[in-house]
Amino acid sequence: MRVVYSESHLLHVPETELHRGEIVPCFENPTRVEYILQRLQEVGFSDVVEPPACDRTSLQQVHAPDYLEFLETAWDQWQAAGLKGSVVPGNIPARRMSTRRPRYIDGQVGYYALANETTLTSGTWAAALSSCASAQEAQRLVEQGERAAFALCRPPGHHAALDLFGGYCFLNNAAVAAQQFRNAGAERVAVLDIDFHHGNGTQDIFYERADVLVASLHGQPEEAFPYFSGYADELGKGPGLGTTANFPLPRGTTFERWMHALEAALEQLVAFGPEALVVSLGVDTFQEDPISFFRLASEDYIRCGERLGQLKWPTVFVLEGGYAVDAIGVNVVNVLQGFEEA
Ligand code: Q9C
Ligand code: ZN
Repeated sequence: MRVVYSESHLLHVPETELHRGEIVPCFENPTRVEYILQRLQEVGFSDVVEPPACDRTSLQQVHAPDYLEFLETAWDQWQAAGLKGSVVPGNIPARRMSTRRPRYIDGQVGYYALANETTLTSGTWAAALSSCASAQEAQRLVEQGERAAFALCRPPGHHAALDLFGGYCFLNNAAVAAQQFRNAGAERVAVLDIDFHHGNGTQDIFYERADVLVASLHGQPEEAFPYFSGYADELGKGPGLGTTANFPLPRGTTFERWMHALEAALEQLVAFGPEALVVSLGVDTFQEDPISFFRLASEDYIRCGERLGQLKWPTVFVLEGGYAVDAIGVNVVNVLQGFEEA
C-alpha cells in the first residue's frame, strides 16, 4: 500500500493544551507520525510519496469560505492585535446566546471553535493544508486504480466541521477525500470513522447529504469528547436522513464488543453500496491510550484491517487520533497489514 506523507506537519507544534483543569504537553504532537513512519519502514511499506500542494476546490466544498479565511489569517491577526501565546478560544457561544460573529480575532476564535484544548500557532495553517494535501493525494492514487492508500497526516481532521475547529482538528481531511471521490464521479461514498472519538465534523459536513454515508464507532457522548454529538438517534436530516449512523459504546468496551458494532456499521455500509470507502483511522481505541477508554489490544488492529480488506472497496485510510505513541506505529500499521492480507 502506498503511503502519502508531508514533512510540513512539523510546522504545527502546539506546546500545551488545557486538559482536565491542567496545562499539559499536547497529546497531538509530531512524534506520532514519526513513530508510524518508523514502523512502516520496519515492515516494508517503503513506497512513501509526498503530496502536491493542497487543492482548494474540494476544501471549499466541505468548509465555509469565512472559516477558511479565519484559519488562514488567525495567527497574523492575533499577532497584530498584540495578543500573546497561541490562538486559543476563550468564549464559545453557549445555550440561548447570539451566534453572530464578533468583530475582532479575540472574539472570533471562539465563534469558530468547538472546544478549548486546541491551539493555533504560526505554522498551523500551512501544516493543516499539507495534512489535507496528503488525504487528497491518497484519494487520487486510489481513483487512479490503487486498491488502497494511506494518508499519514497530522494535524488530524475528523472533528473539524463546516466552520468549526477543535479536538486537534482544523481541516476535515477525510471529508475532503470523500468529496474528491464524488467529484471524480463516484455516486455514493462511505466514510467509516473508527477513531475513539465521534467524528462530529464529518457528520456535520455531510448531515443533509444523501451521497455520503458517515458511520462512526466511538465512546458514548455521555462520557466522552466531543460530548455534544454522536448519539445513536442522530440519523441525518432532509435528503440525508438515514445516511448518518452512530455507534456509541461504553467505557471498557472490548474488541469483541467493538467488532459487534463494526459489523452493524458494515451492514449499513453494504446496504448503501458505496463506490469508495474513506476510513478515518484513529487508534485511540487502544487499551493504553492516555485520553480514551476502550480496551483494544495491538493484535486486534490486524483483525480490524482484515475485516475492512474483505469489503473489496477502493479504500483511502486517513490518520486521525492515537496518543499512546509507543504503540501507535504498531497499531496503525497492523490495520494496514491486516487489510493487505485479507
Ligand atoms: N481537555 C482526535 O482524536 N480532548 N481528537 C479534550 C478536554 C480532546 C481528540 C479533553 C480530544 C480530541 C483526533
Ligand atoms: Zn480520537
